[in-house]
Amino acid sequence: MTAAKPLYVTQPELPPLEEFMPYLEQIWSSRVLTNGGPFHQQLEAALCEHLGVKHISLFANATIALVTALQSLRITGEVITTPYSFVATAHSLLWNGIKPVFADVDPDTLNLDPRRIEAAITPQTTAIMPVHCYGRPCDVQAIQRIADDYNLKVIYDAAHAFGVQRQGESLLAHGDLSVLSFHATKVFNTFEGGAIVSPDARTKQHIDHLKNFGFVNETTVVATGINGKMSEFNAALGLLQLKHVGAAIERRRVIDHRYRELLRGVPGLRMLERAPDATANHGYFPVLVGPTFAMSRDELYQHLRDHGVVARRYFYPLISDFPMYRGLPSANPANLPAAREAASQVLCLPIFPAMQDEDVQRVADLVRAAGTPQQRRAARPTVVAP
Ligand code: T4K
Repeated sequence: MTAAKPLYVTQPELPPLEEFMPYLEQIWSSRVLTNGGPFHQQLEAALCEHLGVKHISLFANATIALVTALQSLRITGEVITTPYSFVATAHSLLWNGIKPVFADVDPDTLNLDPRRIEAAITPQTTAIMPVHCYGRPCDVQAIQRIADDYNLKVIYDAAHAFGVQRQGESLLAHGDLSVLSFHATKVFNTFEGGAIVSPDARTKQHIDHLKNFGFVNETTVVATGINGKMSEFNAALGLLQLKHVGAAIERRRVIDHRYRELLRGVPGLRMLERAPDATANHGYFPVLVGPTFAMSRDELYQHLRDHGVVARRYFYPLISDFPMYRGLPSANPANLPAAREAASQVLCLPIFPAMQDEDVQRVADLVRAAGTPQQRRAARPTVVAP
């Protein structure tokens, strides 16, 4: 029986509207809408405190933050990155005239495999851009060792890694810079938004100039900066969201735990292991639909949709398969077998704080039933060609 209201992969968290009204009243009365106003300053400070980092620069979104992060470190030539991510990761390189070099992922973590990074280094390599995919930490120590050995910069795409702690410290402290996304679909959202975490005040100041067209004062422009600023509206919302994010992550944890219980032992279905030495924010619940599952991944995707559950194939297709990347030598499928296999098997199931226990049960029941061979014929939907 198809539910009347579809269940999407996520649903953004919002605070009670009445809690936001005083912030709006303040914006309306001060007429300070953007350009580093009071809410912007307060949110930077509050996020430093919350995340346990020293310097943060807010942005309009993570894509502009990635572009700016690369610009701030004057990265050129080739950058080694993962094909198993959202397309913005590699797009930020092309926006800077940098050649992406794709390296394969570790099949267990779906993060860049350090051995493959090392093998992809050439005299043109200047940096590594790994992604903490689904918020699971990359092998930050191995990556730093490679960066030190070959004198490379490391810019983490930490779009999924809000609040993740590794060995008791913020994951965002690793690398030269880390970039967060506060998009509507993320664990912590400001409608649209993002941030760069810097290791020192000088770097932050340079990034702050770059996100404001390169202005350092009223009359001096020191670089070809961009408009990457976060507005007061988004910053005010962020301040309020921060009060609720702990409870939201806790609810996600409960849902994650329940899915794991309900889906354990389904033949051919793999759930990603959690990192043993890190906390999780449960932004995504990916499952890998292997060849021994009773349906293909795409059949399961369609089957769920037919029953009102809109799961998503994050990350399929691989970035390296998009037209602007597929001609690169490193985009050759033979170079990326683990990423290719994951992209062909992954399905991210709905997970968001407002998801009800019955919904978790319903999704798990659908997946479980679809994975049982006898059920497969009975459950097979009448697929209408698009
Ligand atoms: N790096 C990584 C690793 C990333 O994952 C991302 C973004 C970035 C960089 C860039 O960050 P930003 O520049 O966006 O800050 C979504 C998001 O648009 C994107 O931010 C995110 N990654 C990516 C993984 O997912 P879509 O095209 O799947 O979004 P959409 O609109 O289909 O939304 C998914 C579901 O969420 C919808 O079915 C319903 C629900 N939804 C979505 C929105 C936007 C809502 O209920 N309300 C909403 O307002 O890309």
